[in-house]
Amino acid sequence: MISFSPLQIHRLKYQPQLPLLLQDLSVIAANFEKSICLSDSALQEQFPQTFQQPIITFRRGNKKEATPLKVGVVLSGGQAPGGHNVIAGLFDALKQIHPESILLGFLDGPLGILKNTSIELTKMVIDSYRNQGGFDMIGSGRTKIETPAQLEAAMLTVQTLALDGLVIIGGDDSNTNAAILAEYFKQVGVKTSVIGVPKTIDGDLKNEFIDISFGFDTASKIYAECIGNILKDALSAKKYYHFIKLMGRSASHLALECALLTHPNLVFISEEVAEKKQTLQEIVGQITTMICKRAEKNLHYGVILIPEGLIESISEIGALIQKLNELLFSHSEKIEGLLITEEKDNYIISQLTSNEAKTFLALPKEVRDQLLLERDSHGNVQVSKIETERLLIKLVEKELKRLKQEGIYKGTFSPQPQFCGYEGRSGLPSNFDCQYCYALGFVATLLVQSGVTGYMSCLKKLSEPIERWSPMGVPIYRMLQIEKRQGKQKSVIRKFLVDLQGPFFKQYASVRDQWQITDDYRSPGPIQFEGPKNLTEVKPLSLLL
Ligand code: FBP
Repeated sequence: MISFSPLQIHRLKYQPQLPLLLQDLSVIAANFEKSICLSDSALQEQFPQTFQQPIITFRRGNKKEATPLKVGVVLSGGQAPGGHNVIAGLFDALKQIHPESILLGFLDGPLGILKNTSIELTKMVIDSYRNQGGFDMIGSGRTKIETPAQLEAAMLTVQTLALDGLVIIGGDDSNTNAAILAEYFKQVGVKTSVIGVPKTIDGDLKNEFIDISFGFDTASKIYAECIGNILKDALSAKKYYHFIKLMGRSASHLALECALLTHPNLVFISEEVAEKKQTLQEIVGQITTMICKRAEKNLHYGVILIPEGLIESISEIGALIQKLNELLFSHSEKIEGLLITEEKDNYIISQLTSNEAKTFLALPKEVRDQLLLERDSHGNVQVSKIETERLLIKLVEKELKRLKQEGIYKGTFSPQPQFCGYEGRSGLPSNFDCQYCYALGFVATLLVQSGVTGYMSCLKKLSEPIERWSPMGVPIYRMLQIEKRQGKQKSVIRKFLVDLQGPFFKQYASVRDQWQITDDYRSPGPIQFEGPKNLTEVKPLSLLL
């Protein structure tokens, strides 16, 4: 039983607009562009069947007869607003192509494919999730499909269900898995098309073919609303320093977008910290310098944004995390066998170099424990569980005490830790995400209908009006590179990080000194669904710049 608020009910009726080309699927034709042979031999070896596939664009063609399609869809990884609309788009496009087409939803992420647990997504189901946040229609999960046994289980499922297509809605890792699955299906002669859809609030699944991943727009607007409110509170109470950690794993796109929407006093950009090889002490120094400057002006409050990936970008801690990743992977049995945390700590310390051990021991016990938590299924440290905001507060407090004793700092420091995380991932999607996702579902359907596999559903020209958005199918292979993961060379989709030479970062760099001392705070308020276009159709700044 789902219970709806008045706004949720209202949003169920919102009809996303479609790009012109997608408005009548009976007259759309696929163009197979000239294929480009890439010269990465390691990748070619792994993808012998799919590495030469061409990019697909679409044009208006002649009216065509269509047969019904049977498609399975799965939501993979962290929630991102708009996922339900991709599924609604798939459903509407499939029914437009042929009313007897069927859409199945795999339950609880890729595990549903391995276990062959799915439900039929009927009109009644779809209609109660249109334009709604979350992934609760079918659930999500982080199970990977990459071992021979998993690939075989997936093959059995698609064959048993006689699927024409399998649509994987996921981030970089899930889409890498989609490419592996497509290659495997081709090798064993399975005809099911595997199509990816670019999802992640982190904004790091972006490249020459993907203007932006879905979910980023809504998440950044929800976080910006919270930050804007906190800024107002800070300005009113004039007594708190808010340390706000923001989701976004390795990339700081969310932090940068929110910064430009709200103008806080200080923002760390992980990519810059990594490039400058900044140490923890330097980061703390940057914060205390600002606090001292503000105290001289009798300002004892402020707001600092901390991307969750910052911890991994700090020079000595990043190196330590890499070492811990390797240790937790290669010594897993031994470490898991040690039940007492002290024994675990001691064993880990015995495996570190003296510098690494010094860094590890200098961290508060809670942070040390958080650094040792289980890695996610892709071998990543779970940065959302590391309380970097609290770590920085502790260290800043200590440093300010020292500065006070030396007579350099004459203020009061009252910190508040905050985390903008899970609440941004499942909010009601913005109009932009509703429309983008709905159209992505249409493009994915067209790719299944074209019979291709190993492709990503893409829409280009997103900064232009919707009518002009340009649907494309791009071989996922074109986005891959070889990286070292869990001690092995693996093909993965290139992550898009903040470009420190790009206009977006430069815009922030040109104003950040001013933000430190003058309170230029802005409060963007909640996402607007109705009203003038300059409020309802606002696109992400990182897309427009
Ligand atoms: P995806 O990369 O799967 O889209 O997930 C993004 C994210 O929200 C990150 O911002 C965050 O670090 C992580 O998921 C949290 O993961 P979990 O849901 O497993 O706690």
